Amino acid sequence: MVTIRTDGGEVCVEPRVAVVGVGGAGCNAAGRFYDGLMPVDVIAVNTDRAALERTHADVRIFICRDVTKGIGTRGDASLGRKCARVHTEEIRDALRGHDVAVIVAGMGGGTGSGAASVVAEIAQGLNMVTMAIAIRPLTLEGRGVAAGEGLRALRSVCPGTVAVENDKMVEQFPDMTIQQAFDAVNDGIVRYVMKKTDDIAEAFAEEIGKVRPSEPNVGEGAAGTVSAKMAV
Ligand SMILES: Nc1nc2c(ncn2[C@@H]2O[C@H](COP(=O)(O)OP(=O)(O)OP(=O)(O)O)[C@@H](O)[C@H]2O)c(=O)[nH]1
Ligand SMILES: [Mg+2]
Repeated sequence: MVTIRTDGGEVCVEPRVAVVGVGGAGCNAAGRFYDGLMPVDVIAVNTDRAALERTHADVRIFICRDVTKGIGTRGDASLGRKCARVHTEEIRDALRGHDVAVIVAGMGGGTGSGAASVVAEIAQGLNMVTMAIAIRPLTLEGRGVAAGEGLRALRSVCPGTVAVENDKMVEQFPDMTIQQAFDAVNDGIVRYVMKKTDDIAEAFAEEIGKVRPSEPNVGEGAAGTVSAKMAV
């Protein structure tokens, strides 16, 4: 939280942040925010029912029981996209009331690659400051082409999407198991997001400081008022 002084007194600025995990990797990474140091709401979106049930989240959105039979898309990004579109209203309802959306998804599978850009579109439609983090698969998984397509789709909606390389962790710490490397990448994402959301809170505070205190929108919901003016 950032506290700023205006002519009329103090204004506390605490943007409401939703971390949205999309697909298996995205939900694993987003789950790390649950009960963590950051006051965020965790929203988990997946086509895989069992994985979704294991995810630590405030809201779980199971997309497309009828289409995927609840077992994921098996790498089909067009299916992932379709499932997210069918559940647009549920996703929008979960996002509503937040100022910032942080979308996290693994690339190369079908759910994250296909559905993350749909979630980003919905968040932008609500005028939220929208940031996205795309986890690139390990080279040895042979999913590079699908991952590249997923990343392009996400960047076409959210140009500032940050790509995180699972390969980097494995190269740096060759003794780690793949699971340990994934967990370490997920923890790195939490640290990165903490830093970025602090920056966003400061930017909100600065924007609000420029608004005269007598203006009706300063105070509760003030972060939402300025979010539409900001880009990440
Ligand atoms: N950093 C990190 N990477 C992961 C994790 N789990 C999976 N991955 C990576 O993410 C890539 C995409 O996989 P998933 O997220 O499981 O795929 P999905 O989006 O669920 O898609 P489908 O299961 O095909 O519907 C994988 O190829 C892995 O490289 C995780 O917990 N952390
Ligand atoms: Mg999956």
